Amino acid sequence: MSLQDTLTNEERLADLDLESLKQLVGLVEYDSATDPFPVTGWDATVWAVGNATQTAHFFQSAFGMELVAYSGPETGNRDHLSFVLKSGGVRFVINGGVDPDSAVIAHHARHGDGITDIALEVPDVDKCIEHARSQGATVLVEPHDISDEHGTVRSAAIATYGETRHTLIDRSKYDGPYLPGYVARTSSLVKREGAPKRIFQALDHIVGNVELGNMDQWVGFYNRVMGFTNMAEFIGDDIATDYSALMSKVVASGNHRVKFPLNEPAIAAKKSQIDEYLEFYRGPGAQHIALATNDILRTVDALVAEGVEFLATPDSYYEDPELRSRIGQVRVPIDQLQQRGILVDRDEDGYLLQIFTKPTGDRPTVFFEFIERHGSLGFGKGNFKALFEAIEREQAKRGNF
Ligand code: TYF
Ligand code: FE
Repeated sequence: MSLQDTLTNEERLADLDLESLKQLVGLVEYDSATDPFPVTGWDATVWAVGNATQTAHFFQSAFGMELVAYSGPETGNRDHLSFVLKSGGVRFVINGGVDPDSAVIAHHARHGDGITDIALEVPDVDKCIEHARSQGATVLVEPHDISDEHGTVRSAAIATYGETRHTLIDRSKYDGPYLPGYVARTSSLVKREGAPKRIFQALDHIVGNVELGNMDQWVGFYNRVMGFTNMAEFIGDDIATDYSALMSKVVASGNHRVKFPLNEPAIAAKKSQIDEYLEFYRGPGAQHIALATNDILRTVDALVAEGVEFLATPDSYYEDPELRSRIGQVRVPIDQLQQRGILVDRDEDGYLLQIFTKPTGDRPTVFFEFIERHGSLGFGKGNFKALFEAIEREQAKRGNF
């Protein structure tokens, strides 16, 4: 069996198939036989936040995610609360400190609400760790088993940029709600009248912000340590100095299930949005999570109804004849996109629709993207100018010029 044909446990449970994933996140064919670090897909995005109880409520009430598991003092974890939420094949784990000496509280004090772990499902934890170690990776947790009545999970962890880690996990012999130590838990929030329901189905990419001059080093890390390959889309010097104030390159796992754009600040007339992130996050970290939806209009309407705020796109974007002719026909009339501020980009493979939230925590750091792909494997290169101008308008409100 090639990895191309393998679904993650979460995707299988969510009734996703490879055809729908191909459309949602742009899978490509590849030969897993020569992959030194095979990755099945995303396992979980793990957060450290100031108030997990309320953040978990937000991801349920506003993002329509479903509570599936919990651990905390009642289940024997006196250190922190942990809520496990799902939407389609996407899993978030929201941690908040209970013990004042908890590492979760220390992480939150320094970084604000942020992502501590981008966990990946792998078929062979030991093989990955052996390869990672041979390439000089920092192994934070050695491969080990944890078991309960639902079976056994094997996992390990390596360090990536800043204080972020990648846990590597094989859950093929486990059928519990998340991990040993967690109990199944549901909530009535998703069942209420008019609640948003599964408004995104898959995780498309997670962007990392790294320090000036370090982008290529981190691209090399993902190439060597994790066998990721470079994707064509990047923001180079030319775009950087004109308007973006950042440089960006994208690495992806073999079948493109897992995609990591990596940004570094560029010197420009205005303060780089990446510098603002690095200052307020106190170092490198995950910047945005792109969630794939098969109906971005419904997604945006549901989020707006729950009070989620998006970056504004000016009418001039939609009225630009150059853009109009470049994007051609998309599945809805342009005014439907304009009403919601949804951006469009087209390349040789197809088109994509995308929109960006304002930062969702208290600091100008982490935010979300929602993306609906129609063949395009890109990241919205044609929208960079409009997007970065919108981000700069928000930066200016915060006093950064
Ligand atoms: O992931 C991407 O590359 C796009 C564009 O600070 C982007 O979503 C790049 C950098 C950034 C915000 C969006
Ligand atoms: Fe993105």
